Amino acid sequence: MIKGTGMRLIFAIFACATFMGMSNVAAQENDFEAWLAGFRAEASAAGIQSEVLDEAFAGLSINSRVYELNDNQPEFSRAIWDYLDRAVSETRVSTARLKIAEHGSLLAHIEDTYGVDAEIIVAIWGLETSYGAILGSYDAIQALATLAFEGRRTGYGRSQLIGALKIIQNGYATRADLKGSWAGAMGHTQFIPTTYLAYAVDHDGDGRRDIWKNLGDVFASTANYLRVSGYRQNEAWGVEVNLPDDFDFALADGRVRKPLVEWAALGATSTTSQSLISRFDPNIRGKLILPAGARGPTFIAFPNFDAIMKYNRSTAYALAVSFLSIAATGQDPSVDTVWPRDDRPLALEERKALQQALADRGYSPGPIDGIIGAGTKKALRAWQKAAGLPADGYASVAVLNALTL
Ligand SMILES: [Ca+2]
Repeated sequence: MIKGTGMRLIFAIFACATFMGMSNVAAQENDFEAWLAGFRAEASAAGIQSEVLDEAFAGLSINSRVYELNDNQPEFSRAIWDYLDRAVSETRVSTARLKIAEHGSLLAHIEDTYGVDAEIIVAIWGLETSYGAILGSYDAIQALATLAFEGRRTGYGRSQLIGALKIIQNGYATRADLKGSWAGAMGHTQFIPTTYLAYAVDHDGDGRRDIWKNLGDVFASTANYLRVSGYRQNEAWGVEVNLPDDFDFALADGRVRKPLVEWAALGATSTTSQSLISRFDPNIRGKLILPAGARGPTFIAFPNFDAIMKYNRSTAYALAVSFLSIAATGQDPSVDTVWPRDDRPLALEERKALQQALADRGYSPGPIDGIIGAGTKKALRAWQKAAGLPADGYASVAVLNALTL
């Protein structure tokens, strides 16, 4: 879990790593030693004892692999349907069911304690580390010190490194226990240090919050974090809907939240024979999401979806967790509107070309960096609206072609 940092790599297929020359590495090591001495003062001011620093930083060097992973820009985006196919594979679903059966009484106890459904905990576990099969073997202190020293995530690295040192100092885990991803996310459900400090719990009462080896601590910590993120037991994540052709897609910007009954009044209808407001509380609030644009499935996402997004700020991830949790209970999570599988994602140069075309036409997509963020989507919606097209802000091949005519 890399909350709010956008470090997750799910859409990215990485090409062309950057490598440093040997002489640069030597110079960098000297600089790192000097930086580390300065950082010790910062850590001391934050209350970290010198014995803890001595132990944590003994023989510490940077890990250049972390820079390669941190610096890479995605060349190609993966389509959301490809991501979901892999994330909610048959194997992952069948394993979820096995794990729920295997840990049934433990999960039931945690469900009662935290008011968080067992299948959501297991789905996050499955997505984060394939149920503990891939915990990550990076030394978290080294990985975080590497990020803190240099690059585009130094602020994140510094705060998380202080957090990791506090974990050691408080005796929650040992220096050797702190293993995880290259970005310092640790344990079965990938907590970053500050999240660990704030929300991890000691379920079995042995004095340690062991998210690496103790499944009671893992499940309770995950449930606790979801609870404080606003998760509500026995409530749906959201619902797939149909929208009329003349719908104002500007309402699907991911921020507008309305009661279900209002979305229904604007023309949203159920994809099943049962009406929307008879299936759910008419007053439940939700936001519209169109992950593949107006041609693809449309959803109204309820508060539980937002709670999952706090875990990992990715719509695709939150959909995968939601679908996997449904499948884990034996239900069918498949969508009624087919994904537009013929609509390939744009490559980096095409995404830049789309941004440039918007800029050339007087819209303001923000920096021409190939990242289709809120600014680009807003500019795209404005152009689509002016062109009489569905203003879904979705960067497709068809849109690029129309823009660059
Ligand atoms: Ca424990």
